Amino acid sequence: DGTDINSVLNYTKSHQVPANPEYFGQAKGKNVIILHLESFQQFLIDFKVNGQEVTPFLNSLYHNKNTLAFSNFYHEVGQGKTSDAENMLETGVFGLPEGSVFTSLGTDNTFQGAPAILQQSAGYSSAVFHGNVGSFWNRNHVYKNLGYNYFFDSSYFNTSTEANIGYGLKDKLLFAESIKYLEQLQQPFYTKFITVTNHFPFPLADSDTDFQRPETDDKAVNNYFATAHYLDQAVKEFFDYLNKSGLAKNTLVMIYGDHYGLSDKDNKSLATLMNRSSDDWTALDNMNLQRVPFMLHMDGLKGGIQTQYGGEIDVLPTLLHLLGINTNKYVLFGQDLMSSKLQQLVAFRNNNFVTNKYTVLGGNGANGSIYDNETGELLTELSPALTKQINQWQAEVDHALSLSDSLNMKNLLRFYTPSGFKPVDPSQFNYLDQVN
Ligand code: GP9
Ligand code: MN
Repeated sequence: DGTDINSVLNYTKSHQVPANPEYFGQAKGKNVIILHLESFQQFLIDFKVNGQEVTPFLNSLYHNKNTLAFSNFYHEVGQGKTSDAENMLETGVFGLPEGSVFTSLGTDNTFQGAPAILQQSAGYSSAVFHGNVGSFWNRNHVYKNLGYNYFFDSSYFNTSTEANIGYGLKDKLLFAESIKYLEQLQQPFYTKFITVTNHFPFPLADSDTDFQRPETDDKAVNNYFATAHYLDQAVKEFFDYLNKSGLAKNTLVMIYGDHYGLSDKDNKSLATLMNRSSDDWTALDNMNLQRVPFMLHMDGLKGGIQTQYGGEIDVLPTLLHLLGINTNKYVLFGQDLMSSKLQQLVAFRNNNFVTNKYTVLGGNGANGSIYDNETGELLTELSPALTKQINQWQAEVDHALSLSDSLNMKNLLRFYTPSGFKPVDPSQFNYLDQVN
């Protein structure tokens, strides 16, 4: 019912933080290219295996003076994996506690997402490029509700067996074959390239890589580095095109890892490559591996490594402010990562959370496991003040997640239309109608 939308609005309006005046509008009117790096974890940045840099190009981008590179940024996906990441980044709303909001609610729910916001407030055209079938994660329906003008799925690309592996078209081919469509888009455009090659269990033909894989006892760990290296080369090739074509001059590139690639059971073997013994491997080590890259690169942007703590839910307010768009009328659960008022309280779908000082596991406030982020120590004795503070943070995390869940499950955006925003009419888009 409509009353719940008021409790959502009370929360999101009180939780939003002011933009950073130094960055607000810095990318106004620029094209936006989003590179969705499948299963790419932050630990890969500046990592070496057998003396080889795993991702030399992304490393150079991470340290580039025109890149805002976030070193304490976390994925916040649940079972919806890629689709949860997409939902958070496109709408500023979490995914579901179970399943995927895209598949279970994405066909009929009302969304107020980035493509529609940018089209209506700044005249952006929009497109997604993804080498898998358009019905995967129900994207062909969801993207119409988000207001995407175009969705170039596998039917627009080379579908031969040599060109495809795992979940679809190899990443180098996705970028190369998308250019003819990208160049037709009216500018400014908002576009997203969703890669797939670096996906569990990370298969890659030897002819597609010369990377010397490590030889741990875990095949997935060994293969992960080869597909991550391949993805890095694909991104480099695309950047070479952006620079050669001149597009780089008027484009903001946003890069993020959607979620972990290696799961906790793989981490023991990974520990050996980090010169760690697996015996002293803790739950904090597993949580630290939930960091994924988040980078914003643009010619002329004042870059630098950003150590503030944040997550995928914070991306949309951060992006909209960079594009010079005010966010207070939109229903966003996250905060602008460049704001001086950023709370640095990162909520995970299992109600764990991280702040800039503590990692709190168990979803049970001070009764859970509390780690000191700096020392890595598991805290046993908590002062009354810290106990109170941790329980307050837990209550806010639980509250935010439950409001987001009721927004999704009760489709509450039917009852709230931001002033000046026109609800999206999905019937105006005709891509992939025939896909069920
Ligand atoms: C599917 C691809 C991978 O099209 O995006 O999805 P995931 O398995 O990572 O959710
Ligand atoms: Mn994924």
